[in-house]
Amino acid sequence: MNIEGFELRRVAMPLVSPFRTSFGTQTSRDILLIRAVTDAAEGWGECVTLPTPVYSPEYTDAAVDVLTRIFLPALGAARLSGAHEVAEVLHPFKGHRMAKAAVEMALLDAELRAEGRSFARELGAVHDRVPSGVSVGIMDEIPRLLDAVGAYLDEGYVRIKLKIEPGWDIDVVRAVRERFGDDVPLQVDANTAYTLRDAQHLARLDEFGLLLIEQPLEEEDMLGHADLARIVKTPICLDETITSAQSAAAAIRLGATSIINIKPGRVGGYLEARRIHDLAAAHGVPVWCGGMVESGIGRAANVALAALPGFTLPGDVSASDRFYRVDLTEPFVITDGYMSVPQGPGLGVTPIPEILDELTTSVEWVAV
Ligand code: NPG
Repeated sequence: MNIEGFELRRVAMPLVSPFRTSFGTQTSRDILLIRAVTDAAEGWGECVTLPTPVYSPEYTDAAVDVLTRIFLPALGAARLSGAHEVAEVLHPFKGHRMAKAAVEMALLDAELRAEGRSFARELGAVHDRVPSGVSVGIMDEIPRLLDAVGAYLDEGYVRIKLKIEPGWDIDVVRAVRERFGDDVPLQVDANTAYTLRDAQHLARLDEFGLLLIEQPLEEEDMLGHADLARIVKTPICLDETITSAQSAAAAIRLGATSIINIKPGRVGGYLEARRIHDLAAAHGVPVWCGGMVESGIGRAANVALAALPGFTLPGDVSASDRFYRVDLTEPFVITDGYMSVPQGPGLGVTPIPEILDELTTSVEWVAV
């Protein structure tokens, strides 16, 4: 694999409506794309960092810096035989997993396009469509939330995830159950908003038959989650805490998680994501694919990952129009609650040039 260089492109994509979580409100997504140019083909990667370090320690300007000054030159100098060597070359550099994931994704896409193989096939997908779940943000009042949930159910989403925080939890879940019944697959996501002192409060969610409670406590509080899992009957699912196959193994062993949300960016790439899938499967732990409000580029790879056999719960893989009026690629749509897995070479999708140009805020070429 002969790398000629990388294009770093920033794209500003307005959201169709504000998306509020316990860590803040997003009204638009500033996406960093990487286009890897090799002598055999080009490939795209999407970096899932946010503008500020509120979800993880990473943020987009830091990703641009570490990629430009350290990761891309290191990869250029490494004479890679394939994208599977990216993680090894970048291993001496600590952290920055989302930046690592983005460049690995771009090189993997280039390699697979050159060889005519799809992400789905490369990762080991066994389905050609995956069930679509949707994540519903925190709102000012319950009636508005109920309208939003109703609209998503009408669109066919097969599972609802409610964002929660102290003051927007028990009553909200109760209202959704009362309006839509006990059969709707429902789960909640706290994004670290609680502490172990809230254990009895969180146990009040048990009566609602939720699929899981996602990341109630701080990222580093693995023991707290293990303690909480002994108090609360609803399964605990870790997101932020799981940053590698190693932390996944520890969380499973400790009983801190009985279901895992796999986000490729958070764990350093799709290849590490597959390792976590394999590990979880070996322990009988179900996994599902998380989302980070990706454009069609990141979404394409997520859908491929979600088609692996251990992804037995619906993921946050929603249609393009859940977040964007205009997507960078052909829009992803859901049909009867399912999304088709792209089958073309590499990601199977590319940005539409006119849309990409219109939404681009900056472009930088890094020769290596
Ligand atoms: O469907 O892409 C999606 C969004 C799903 O809620 C979602 N993502 O905490 O899981 C999360 C949350 C998130 C979004 C986290 C953006 C970080 C960035």
